Amino acid sequence: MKEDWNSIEQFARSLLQEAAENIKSSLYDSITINTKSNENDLVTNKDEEIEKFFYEKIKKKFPNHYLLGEEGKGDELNQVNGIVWILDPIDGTMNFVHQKRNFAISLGIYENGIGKMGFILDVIHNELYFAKKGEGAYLNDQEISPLKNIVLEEAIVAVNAIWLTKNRYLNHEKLGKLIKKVRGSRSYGSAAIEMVYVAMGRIDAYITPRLSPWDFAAGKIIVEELGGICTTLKNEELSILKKSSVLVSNSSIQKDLITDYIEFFQ
Ligand code: 2AM
Ligand code: CA
Repeated sequence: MKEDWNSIEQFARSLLQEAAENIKSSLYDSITINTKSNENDLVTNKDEEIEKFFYEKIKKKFPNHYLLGEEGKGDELNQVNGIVWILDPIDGTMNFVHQKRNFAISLGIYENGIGKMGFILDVIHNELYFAKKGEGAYLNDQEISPLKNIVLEEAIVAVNAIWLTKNRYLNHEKLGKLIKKVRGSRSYGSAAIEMVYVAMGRIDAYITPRLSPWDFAAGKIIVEELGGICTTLKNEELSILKKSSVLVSNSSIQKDLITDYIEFFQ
């Protein structure tokens, strides 16, 4: 069956807007906060509510589509066939809870494992980043220009400061050398936002040792559409069925980062 990607896109846009309005209107209501894999890995009742909202709407409109979501309200998937919506209802939950900004809804739509459309909605700034594979990328209504080549000395790199302390994932000394070499470093606390910032050329790389498919599914499509590269920290392809390390980068510095500055132990 030929898919109507236009109608899928319009439907996704309407769900994103409705979800964003819901989140914004309840930003200062009391929220229930729980922890997941560790005490800093947060989830709220909002994350769960938004994911459930997407699941119910998608299943009604497109009964043969699947939803893979962070909060487990969607389908359990062990294969990539068909159309799979990959959703992080709130990416940057710690920012949502503590800062009330710098969090996003991240939605990637894949067909047979190939990314077709990526949406990242920065809820508080009303900025929707969108890419359709092979047809360009947009920030709201404005087309985004492809990335230009840069040099490492003028790059800004996003990395969480925790990875610059001794840890079991990354060689922190090599990473420290990178931080000295580049122009600046940042950490925004939302993988989706960090990925679109690379896509926009606001930063030039994002290094992170453990993400899940819903954290990178949408961002990968947007970054690649603009000429950036998105792989594991060992330069392998990302799978939408597996957790992995992630390197998002302007393509002109990706090789140098992998060979000289990133040593991933896992
Ligand atoms: P989340 O807010 O949806 O959980 C924080 O640096 C970034 O890493 C966020 O995008 C966060 O997504 C993501 N992340 C993925 N796995 C995480 C974990 N186990 N603990 C904290 N953040 C995690
Ligand atoms: Ca989340």
